[in-house]
Amino acid sequence: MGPAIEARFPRPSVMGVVNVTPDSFSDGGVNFDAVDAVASARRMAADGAALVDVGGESTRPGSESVSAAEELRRVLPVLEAVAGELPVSIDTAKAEVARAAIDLGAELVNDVTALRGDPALADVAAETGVYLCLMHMRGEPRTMQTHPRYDDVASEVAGFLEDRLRFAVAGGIPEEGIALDPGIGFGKTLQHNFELLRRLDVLLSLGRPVVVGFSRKRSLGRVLGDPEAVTGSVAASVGAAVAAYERGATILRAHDVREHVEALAVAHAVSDANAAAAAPP
Ligand code: HH2
Repeated sequence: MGPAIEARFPRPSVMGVVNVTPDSFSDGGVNFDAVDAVASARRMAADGAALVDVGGESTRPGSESVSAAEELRRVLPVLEAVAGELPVSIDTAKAEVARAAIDLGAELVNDVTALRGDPALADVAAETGVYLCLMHMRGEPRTMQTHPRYDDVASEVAGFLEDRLRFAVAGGIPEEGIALDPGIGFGKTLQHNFELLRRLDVLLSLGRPVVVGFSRKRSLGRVLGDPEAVTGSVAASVGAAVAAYERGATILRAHDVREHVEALAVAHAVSDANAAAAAPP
């Protein structure tokens, strides 16, 4: 591992989403072709993404999982094309996929199962020293949106992530390389998603940098009054990212990188006098 994760990816850093899938909820296949995915990844980096998050399995509500062979078939051509050129994270729960990506230079493993999906993934992370994002999910994508219920969503999500953090550290993964993510939309109602941001301090109290991925999620369309919305707009996504940043989030996972980078640069200049001072008068 290099520097601590927050030194490598300072607040705010944008993680651009490159879904090499036919069925993602938000970009529904635009990057399923490797050539398109590579072009998107390059554009995101040019637009200021600190990382491009390459994934070969959709986790949208209702989706089915895919095999490691199929996931590799999707992501490898993209990872090979950008290896050594762009900073990459791999969105996978599978050790085999993570290892192949790390061999091609991926710096971070983004595991939406928080090391529950594949017992071999913790060893890969410990051996390679890759950065790791542990995300909260209630249930599994196929069923997670059926009546999610919590007594206190912020403390239950934080409690879960604290356990997964302890598990990872006990497995030999350095704590300085780990970030935590409340998992917006993963087994949560609109009210849960907004409460998690409102009370992000509960998660921050675990002392790890926080990743938030609200980009284009359906709660953003529904809070604007459309009860059937399956995605949220760019403007709504940017609003959520700025709100998350102001409450302490470090990495913002987003599809529309340029808009997020610009909005977050302004929010950063407001909150940090040094950032404003670095700009031309
Ligand atoms: N959300 C999605 C996928 N991976 N990873 C993290 N750390 N945090 C998130 O909120 C998150 C994630 C779902 O969004 P998307 O990638 O756009 O869709 P799909 O899962 O359908 O590919």
